[in-house]
Amino acid sequence: MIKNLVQLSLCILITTYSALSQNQLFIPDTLSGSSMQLTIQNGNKQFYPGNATQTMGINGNILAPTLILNKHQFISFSVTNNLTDTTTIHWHGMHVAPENDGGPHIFIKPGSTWSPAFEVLDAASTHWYHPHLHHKTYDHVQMGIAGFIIVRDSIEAALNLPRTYGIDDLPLAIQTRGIDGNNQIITSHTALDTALMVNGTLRAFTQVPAQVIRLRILNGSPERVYNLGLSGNLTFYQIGGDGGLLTAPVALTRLLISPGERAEILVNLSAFSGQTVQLMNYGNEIPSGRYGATQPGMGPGQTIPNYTSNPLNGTNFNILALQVTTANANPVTTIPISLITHNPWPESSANTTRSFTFMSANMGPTAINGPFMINNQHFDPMVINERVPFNNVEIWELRNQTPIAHPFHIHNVPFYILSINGVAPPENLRGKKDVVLVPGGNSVVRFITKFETFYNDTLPYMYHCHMLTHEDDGMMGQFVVNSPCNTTLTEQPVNLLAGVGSIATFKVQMSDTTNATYQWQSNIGFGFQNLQNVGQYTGVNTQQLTVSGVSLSNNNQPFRCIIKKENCELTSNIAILSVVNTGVADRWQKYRMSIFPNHAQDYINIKLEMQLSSSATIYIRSIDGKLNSNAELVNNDSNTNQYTVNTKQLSPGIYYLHIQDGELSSVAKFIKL
Ligand SMILES: [Cu+2]
Repeated sequence: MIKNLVQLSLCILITTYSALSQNQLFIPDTLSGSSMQLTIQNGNKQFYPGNATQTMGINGNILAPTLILNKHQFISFSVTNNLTDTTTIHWHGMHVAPENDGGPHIFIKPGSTWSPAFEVLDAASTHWYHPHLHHKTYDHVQMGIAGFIIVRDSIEAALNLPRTYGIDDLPLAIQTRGIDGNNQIITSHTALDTALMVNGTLRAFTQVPAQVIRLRILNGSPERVYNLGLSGNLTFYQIGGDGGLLTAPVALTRLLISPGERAEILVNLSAFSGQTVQLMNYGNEIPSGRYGATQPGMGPGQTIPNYTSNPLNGTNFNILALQVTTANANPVTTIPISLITHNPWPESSANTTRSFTFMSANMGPTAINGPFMINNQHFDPMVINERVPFNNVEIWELRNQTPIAHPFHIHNVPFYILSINGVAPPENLRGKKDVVLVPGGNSVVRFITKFETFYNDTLPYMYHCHMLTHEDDGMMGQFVVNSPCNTTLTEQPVNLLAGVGSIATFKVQMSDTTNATYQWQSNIGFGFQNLQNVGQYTGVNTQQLTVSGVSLSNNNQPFRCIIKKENCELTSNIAILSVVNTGVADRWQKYRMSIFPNHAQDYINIKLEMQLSSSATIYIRSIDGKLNSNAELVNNDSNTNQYTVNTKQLSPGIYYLHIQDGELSSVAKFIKL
C-alpha cells in the first residue's frame, strides 16, 4: 500500500513536471477474503500538463483492485455504483451462474448495490472484471473501469513459479485510449487510440529483480491486437492463457494477443542486472486484417477512418521498460519443465455442432467498419439466440466472412481450440481459452466445450466479439443452458437471519419428487461439501435442512441443496445464514417466506409462519435492489398465512419480494416470465 502511494505520487510529480519522461508503473492494490466491497466511482488523473483527465475506477481513480481468489472459496461482493450512469460488472473468465455473471441484463443502477455471491470453481488463472452494459461497454472500459482477478489453487502453489504480487509477479493491463485536445478520454468510437497505457500509466517503467519474473498480461484495449516481444529478441516462456496454466512452458519470441485475452509469461532476467529490457509491440510484423497492423483489412481497399494517421498502427513501439536490479532472496531462477495436465474433451464426445458466421451489415470498402452481425442477427436483449442442453459437449464453429479479425469471447465455460483453418492451434493456444481471434477472409475456428454446473431457462449468458466497438454495435448473441430435469424447484432456500442458539431451517420444494434424492451442502472454504447428521429430509415435496444450535461460527455460511432425479441434477439457489446475538432473530424467523411458483406469471404466492402484522409492508424490488412498487395483495388467507401478490405489471426479469415490518425484514427472489 505504502509502495503504491509512493509510486502514485512519484507518477503525478513526473507527469506534471516532465511530460515526456517515463512514469513508474502503477500496481493496483489487492483485495482478498470472503467478502469484498467494490465501489464504482468517478475520478481524475493528471496524465498531461494542464487539465486533469476525468476517469472512472473501482475503489480509486482508475482501474480496480486486483482480486485474489482461492479455488473453492465462497465469496460475496457488494458492488456499489456511485456513477451517474447505469453499469454492470462482468467477471470475465469465471465459471459462475448467470445471475452472478454480470452480463448486460444485470444492471447496477446509480446509487444501488449489486450483491453477487459464488463459489470459485476456476483453476489457478488470470481473469479480469469490467463493465458490460450494452452500448456502454466501450465508454465505461475506456474511462478506466477494469481490474485483474488472480485465482490461486493448490496445484499452481506446488510449482516453482514466481508469485509475489508486484515484485516478481506483475499484472500488466495494456490499453490504448483516445485523448482529446482538453486531455479528456474520448468515449465515442475513435481509431485515434494513440495513448498507450500499462495499468493506467503512460510511458511506464518498473524495477524488476534479476531472476525469473512472471508477467500476467491482459489485452484490455478496445480493439487493438498486440504482437508482443522483448528487446533483443530475448526468448520468453508462456505458461498460461485465458483459463490458466498450459501443459508446459512454451518458448516464444513473439506473442499475438487480442482484446480480452490474457497470457502469463516467464522472463529469465538473471543475466540482466543493471540493464533495461523493453516489453515491445512489434506492430510491423502483424499480418494484415488485424486492428494494429499496417492494413486493418485483408486488402488495401479496406480501411477505417483516421486509422492510418494513428502512429501506433503497423509500427514497433515500447510498452514497458523493465529496469533490472538485483536478485531478491530465494529467487526463482529456472523455467519449469512441465506445469499441469489437460484433459480436453475428445471431438468424438460432442453431441452438437453449432455454426456462427460473422458478417458485416455493409458490403464493399466500408464492410470493415461494421456494424457486424453473428448469423445475420444484431444483438437483441429480448431474443435468446441459442438454447444449450445442460451438460452438453458442443463444437462451436466460427466462420469469419468479414475483412477483419474478431476476438470471439464466450461467457460461463472455457473451451479448447480444435483448429484454426483446419490446422491444430499452436502450443501456446492449447490450454483453456475464453477468447479466440478469428482471422478474416472466411477463416474458420472450431472449439469444443461443455456446458456444465449451471443452467437457467430464462437468464442468458453472452457470446460476442471482444472488440468493444463491435460488441456495442451488436456483434453479440446470448444463450441459455436449459434446466435438465422434468421437474422444477418451486421453492428455493432463502437467506436466513438467526439468533445464537436458535434453529435455522432451509427449505427446498419441487414440483415432482418421484425417484428424486436430496443432499444438502455447505461451504466453509473448501468447496461445497455434503452435510451429514446435520439435516433431515421431511415432507413430500418440501425437503428441509435444520441447523440447530446456531452459533456465531455459522455467520455468513452458505447452504444449498442438490437434487438428483432420473439422471439429471438440480442445484438450488445458495442461501446464506446470518447470525446475530439479539432476540430480534426469533421474531424475524416467523416472517420467513416461502415463495411459489418461483417463476411467476400474473401472480406469486407467499406463505409465512405467522400472520402478517398490519404494520408490515410488502415491496417488489428489481434485481439491483431498486424499489419497483408496493406489492398489490390480491388474496389473503389468514388461516394458512398465505398471501397472493399481483405481478402482472412486471416486465420479465429477476425480482425480490421484500417484507418490512419495523426492524424486521425478509427477502425472497423470484423470476417473472
Ligand atoms: Cu469484432
